[in-house]
Amino acid sequence: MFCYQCQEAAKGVGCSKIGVCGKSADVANSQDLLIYVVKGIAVYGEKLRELGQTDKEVDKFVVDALFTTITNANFDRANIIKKVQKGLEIRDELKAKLIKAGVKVDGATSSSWLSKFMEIIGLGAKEEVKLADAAIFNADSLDQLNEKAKTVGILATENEDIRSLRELLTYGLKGMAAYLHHANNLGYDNDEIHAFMEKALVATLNDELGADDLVGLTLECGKFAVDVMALLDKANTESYGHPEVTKVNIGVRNNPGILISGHDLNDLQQLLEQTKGTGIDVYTHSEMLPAHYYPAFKKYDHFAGNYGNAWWKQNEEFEKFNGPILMTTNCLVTPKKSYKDRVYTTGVVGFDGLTHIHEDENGKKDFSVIIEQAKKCEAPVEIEKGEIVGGFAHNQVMAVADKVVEAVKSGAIKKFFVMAGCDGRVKSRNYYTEFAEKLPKDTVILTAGCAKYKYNKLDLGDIGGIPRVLDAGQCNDSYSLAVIALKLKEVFGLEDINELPIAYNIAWYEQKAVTVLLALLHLGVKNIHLGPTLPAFLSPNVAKVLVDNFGIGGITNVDDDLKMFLG
Ligand code: SF4
Ligand code: SF3
Repeated sequence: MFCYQCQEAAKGVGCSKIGVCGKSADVANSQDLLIYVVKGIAVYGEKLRELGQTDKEVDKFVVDALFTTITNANFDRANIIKKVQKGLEIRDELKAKLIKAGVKVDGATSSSWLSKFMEIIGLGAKEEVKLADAAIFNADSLDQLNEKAKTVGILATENEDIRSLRELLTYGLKGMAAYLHHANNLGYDNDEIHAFMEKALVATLNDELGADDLVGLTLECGKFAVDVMALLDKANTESYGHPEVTKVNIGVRNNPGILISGHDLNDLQQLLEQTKGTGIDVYTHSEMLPAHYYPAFKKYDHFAGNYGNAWWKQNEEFEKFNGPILMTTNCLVTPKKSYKDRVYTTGVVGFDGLTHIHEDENGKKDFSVIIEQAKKCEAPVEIEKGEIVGGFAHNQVMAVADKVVEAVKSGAIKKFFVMAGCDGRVKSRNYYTEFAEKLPKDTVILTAGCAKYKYNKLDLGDIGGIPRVLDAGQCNDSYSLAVIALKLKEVFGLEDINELPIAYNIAWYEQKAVTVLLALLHLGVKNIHLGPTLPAFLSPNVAKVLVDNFGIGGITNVDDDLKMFLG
């Protein structure tokens, strides 16, 4: 195995024996194979799309597969291999469709059709060009699949810059897939995003594309990253209303509870409906916290509050929760024996030995097994008391825009700090708590994602009634922060978003943060600082492109960085 897709990549280089996240070599290899098969699907899917033939099931599979390989989502090798096998079937069906559509697909060695095919897919007529192996390889047995899996990973691309760019692009797509998956679950879709995903996947197979082409595609990925976050924002707000300022209880009640984690609001809605009148309370965990800000969920009396902190503390907190836990997306940590029988997965999440709740053909999920278990459990142990405030998504902030603009004009607010992104287990992330604590009192933190848990329980006060930590929501709600920035640019009549008094000190962990970063770059944001370390997957040359063109930087220590940001 070799994996370097997240911030916790071993030694800042990559995990090669077992993942720091707990991913085994077998799981890592099968995920590599799944990505490879999806690339093969994209080769045909892209061509069929050009012929006007799209297939919702294929789109769904591609999105599901990409999301499955995101950090801390799926550790279930058998489940991943099943997806690989299904993917191969889909790939070969698409090939057959292409033949039916009149394209001569009569084998990988037919240079005449290959020339034509390569010409059609925009790569120019070529003699002796081989169709990518991902589109044609076959493996008849499980052993053959396993052997194949070992050969198609990240290191299969030898040139470190091309490898770096291919992976950067692929991680951008994984994050996009996650957000698209949630939007799709609410009935929202955008064909252009699927088309870009296929185009980009195919590009990662093309040895003719150089670094410049891949940089171009990576920046284009930023455009679609904005689109997908806008789509999800629309899906969430049209389905559940606009987030509003809300106080969320972080203590517990006396009833048994179900804890729901991850990002999928549709799963939450179904769980709340099914637990109505059962005497069971529902609590959010980690990235599900912002669900409390949506008006539609406020009508449920048994929606009790938020329990615990960011994902990485779950071993300790799940144990104390006492009731069942439903993981709707990442981040799942290898469960301890003491509570393993209380953890359920759904959607793309998987872990060997945990019960998975499937959806029916209408997207409905039956959570009765979880509810029945909850009834037999004790109420959660209280680990905290009090309230946290959030709900400052774009609509809510715009409602008080006058107040915000006035505070900036009068000098009451000197600077905003976007501190969105992810939290993680490494100690060096305490930097973000210290940074928040040491920020001058005339600054405001704009946050989204689970990064917030490093400072959302500190008492940082307010500025004329505006809290000094404004939580917009989940990581995808970083879109809200971009909307707010663009609106402020308009209000202040500025030419460039970078003229605003906003600094970006972003914490990243998994691939959705990569997507958010590419979105910000697309919107023209410069001088983003990324920590606690720069991605292991950026080769020195690729990192230099980001530094030279966008002013991307790392972090050092709180005092020096504060001077730099405020100077
Ligand atoms: Fe390592 Fe991160 Fe990959 Fe897990 S996801 S194997 S921790 S790089
Ligand atoms: Fe957190 Fe996993 Fe990224 Fe949605 S829950 S932000 S790390």
